[in-house]
Amino acid sequence: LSWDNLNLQQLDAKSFPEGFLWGGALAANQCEGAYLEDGKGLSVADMALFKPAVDVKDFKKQTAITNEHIRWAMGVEGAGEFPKRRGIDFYHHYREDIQLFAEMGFKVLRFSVAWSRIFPQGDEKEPNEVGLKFYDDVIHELKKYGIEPLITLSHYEIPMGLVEKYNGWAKPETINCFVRFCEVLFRRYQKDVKYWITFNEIDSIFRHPFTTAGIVPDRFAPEQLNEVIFQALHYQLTAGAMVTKLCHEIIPGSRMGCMLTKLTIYPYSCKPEDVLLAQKLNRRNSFYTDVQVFGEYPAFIMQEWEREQITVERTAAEMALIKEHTADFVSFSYYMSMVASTESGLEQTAGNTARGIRNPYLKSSDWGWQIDPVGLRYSLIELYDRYRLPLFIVENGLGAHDVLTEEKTVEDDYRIAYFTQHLSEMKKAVLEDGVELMGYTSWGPIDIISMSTSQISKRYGFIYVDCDDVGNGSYQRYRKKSFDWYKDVIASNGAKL
Ligand code: BGP
Repeated sequence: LSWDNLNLQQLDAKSFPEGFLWGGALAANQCEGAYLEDGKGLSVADMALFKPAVDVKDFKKQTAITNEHIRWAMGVEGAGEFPKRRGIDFYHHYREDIQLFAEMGFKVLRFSVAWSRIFPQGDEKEPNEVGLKFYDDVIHELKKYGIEPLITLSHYEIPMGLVEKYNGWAKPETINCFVRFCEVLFRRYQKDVKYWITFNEIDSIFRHPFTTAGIVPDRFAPEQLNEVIFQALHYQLTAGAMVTKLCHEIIPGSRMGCMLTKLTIYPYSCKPEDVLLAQKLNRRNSFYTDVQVFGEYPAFIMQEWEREQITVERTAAEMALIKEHTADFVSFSYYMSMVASTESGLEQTAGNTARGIRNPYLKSSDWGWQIDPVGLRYSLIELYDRYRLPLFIVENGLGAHDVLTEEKTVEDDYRIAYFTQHLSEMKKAVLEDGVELMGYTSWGPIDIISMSTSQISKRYGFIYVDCDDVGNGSYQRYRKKSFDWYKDVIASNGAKL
């Protein structure tokens, strides 16, 4: 068959390869709630919703965490307050929720373990047994339905204790704390869990230094911050290599993935300077994955350090670990594409919000994220050609204003359309473009707290959760229209798209 007359009907009738892992993705800090229950310590994510008593100009943004937050975390009276609940109370609803996932036919569930549930301050010698018990129960529930766990080891949940002691990943002591945390999980779940991911969106360390690495910006001089972040990144990459090694030793046959935010950037025009700018920005976004797959820093990053007089302390031993223990697969989140222009007056890169350059060919979500299904296919090809490793889409979805009807459902045809378009392009990448794809976990199979807005009203799920942005509501779960649609897609292994 020549490509241009490949009968798309044939393609549509085809399904994905046998064993394709269909499912959904969660993050502990965005779904569990119970943020101080059963011995759990405070994590950086908990601070995102904290309201300091003093007026912090933009306390909403995690990167604007102030010493006020730290004072509160240390129990200083009158420093501020927390709202009632953060999350959808998955901590108490997990049996019901996993049953709903099983009803949709999930083969895999991606979730993270909250580090501060297991080591409340981050540096204890012994783990918190009650915290582990919760994850025992979650994994037991998943196995009951034949759903594979895919565990993210770090999904924006570093314990505040390590922030106060070491400024999070800015100090090497945090490496050993993290390795100890991961070793507990590998040993405890060696019979149950074979798919793991190290750091969620490790590239977002520059966008959210506090939430991803526990770095409180206002503790450093602005001109120092870049170097602090690159150093913290190096410690994370070192720790990632160490736990990849450990996981393979403790769990033969296990597979450890790295994870990136795939923010595919297009040139605004065919002007060569625009094309070059987009190439440079895409390259800068994906160098983290280069280190985790090729085991070394690309030359252009070392040249950036030289230009900016940045010194990153790196021992030969650390570099040897990074070289030898690279990722088994490349996982990524995909929500939107962006645009770059050298045109004066236009921003250099489109933000993924309304403030950036708009791509005139694309529609936007209610939150200004440009919806680009073809961009998913483009990204899959690009990543596969660059890394030649199995890929895994571990986040993709549409945050929208959903309305619960009298009949207690949501007519989310817009979400069905979003997923139909994205999954159809994904299918072409697999069946036409030769991409090896392990699976697909939609972001927020159930409504979940949005990281960027701290709202639940930015709803992602196939399942509606009856609660509002300040934690009020029955927390009842209701199936949306998309629930049965996704169930059919999975039952047909993607043939029904
Ligand atoms: C990714 C995070 C997820 C989730 C997702 C959706 O960056 O890895 O945890 O937050 O974005 O974005 P948001 O929650 O801001 O709507």
